[in-house]
Amino acid sequence: MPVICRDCGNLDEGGAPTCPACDGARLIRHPELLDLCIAHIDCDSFYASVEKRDNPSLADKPVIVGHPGGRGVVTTACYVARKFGPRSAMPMFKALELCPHAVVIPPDIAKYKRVSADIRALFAKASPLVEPLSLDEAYLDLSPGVRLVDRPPAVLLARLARAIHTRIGITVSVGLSYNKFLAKMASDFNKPHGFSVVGRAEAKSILAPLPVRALWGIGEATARRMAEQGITTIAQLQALPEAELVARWGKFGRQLAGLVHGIDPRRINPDRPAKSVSTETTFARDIRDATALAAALLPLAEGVARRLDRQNLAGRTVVLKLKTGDFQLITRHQRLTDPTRRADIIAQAGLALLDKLADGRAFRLIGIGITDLCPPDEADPPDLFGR
Ligand code: TTP
Ligand code: MG
Repeated sequence: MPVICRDCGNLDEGGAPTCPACDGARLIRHPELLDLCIAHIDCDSFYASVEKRDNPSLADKPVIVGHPGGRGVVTTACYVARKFGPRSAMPMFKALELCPHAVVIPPDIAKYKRVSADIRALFAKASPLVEPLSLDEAYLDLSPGVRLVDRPPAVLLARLARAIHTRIGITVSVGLSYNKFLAKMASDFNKPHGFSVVGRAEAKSILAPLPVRALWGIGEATARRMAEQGITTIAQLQALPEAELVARWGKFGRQLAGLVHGIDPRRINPDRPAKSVSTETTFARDIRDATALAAALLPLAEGVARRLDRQNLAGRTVVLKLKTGDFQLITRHQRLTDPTRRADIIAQAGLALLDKLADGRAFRLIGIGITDLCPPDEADPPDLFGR
C-alpha cells in the first residue's frame, strides 16, 4: 500500500513504522493514495494562528480573536482556547466565562487578507485550478494534466502543507478525495495539522454513521425536520431508494441521493471575482435610534441582493459598515453557513451585527455588503421544506 511521509513528502510502498527517508512518524497509508486528485485545504484557527505567528510569546496561550468587550463575538479561538469551550460566533462574554485567562486580540482583517494572498500564491504553484472558498480555505484540482508538478497529489499536498508551515508560519489541514464534498469533509477530520484521505471504496461506510448535518446543503433547520421524521444519520438516507428521496424532497432529493453515496459532480471553479458587492447611505441627519437604523438597513440589503442578481453572484460574508457622527468608521463581518443571494438573509445578518453596535451613539452613515463572492449555484442550498 502506498505510504507518504508528511514531513518530507517521501513516497514509499513499504510497511515500515517510520519514514525510510527522514525517519518521520507522520505517515499516511491508503490504498487509493495515488488515485485521488481533489483536495481541500483549510487553515487551522486561521486568525488566531496568524496572531500567534506574529507574537510567539502567545504560542502556548489561549488566544481568542474578536472584539473585546461584552458585546463582541468570537471570530475564532485557537486550539488551546477551544479546550475550554470558546468557539467562533460565541458572544465574547460567554467565551471569557469559559476561558477567563484567554488573551483577546481584535481582528486585523487587512493582515489576514495579506496572509491569505501569500498562501494562495503557494497554491498557485501546485495547480491553476484553485477555488478559494474564503480567506482560509480552497479546493485544488490536482488531476494529471491539470497539476503543475507531475507528482502524486498526496506528495504535492504534503509539500504544500509543509511550505505553508515553514514559509508562512501557520498550519493547515488537508483533505484528499475524489470530489469536493468529500475532500472538504476530510480536511475537517483530524484538525489541527491534519491530513485525511477518503477513497472511493470507503466513502459510503465513512458517511453512514455521520449525522445528516454533515451533508452539503443540509442546514440546522433541515436536520431538525429530518429528525422529526426519525432520520438522523446518513445511513438512514442511504437506505432509501433515489425515487423515495425524490418523492419526499423533490429536486434536492436527487442531489441527496448522490451525496449520501459519495457522489458530487461539482467542478472546481477558479474564476471567482475577489471583490464585494455593497451599498450605503449617508443620513440627512445623524441617527441614534436603533429601530430607525434597522429600518434604513432593510432597503440597502434589498439593493445588495438586486446587484448580486444582476451580476449573477452570491456571497458568504455579510459586512456591516457604520460611520459615527464624528466620522469614526466601524465595520463588522458575519460569515454565513452557506453563501446567499437573498435579501432577507443579508438583512438578518446585518441586523444581528447592528444590534451590537446601535447603543445610542449618533451615526451619519450605514452600509451593508457581502464578500467572499461565489457563483450563485452554491448559494442558499435548498432547505427541504422550502424555507
Ligand atoms: P474557519 O476555517 O471556519 O475557522 P478557523 O480557521 O478559525 O478554525 P478551523 O481550524 O476550525 O478551521 O474560518 C476561518 C476564519 O474566518 C476564522 O479564523 C475567523 C473567521 N470566522 C469568522 O469571522 N466568523 C465565524 O463565524 C467563523 C466560523 C470564522
Ligand atoms: Mg479554518
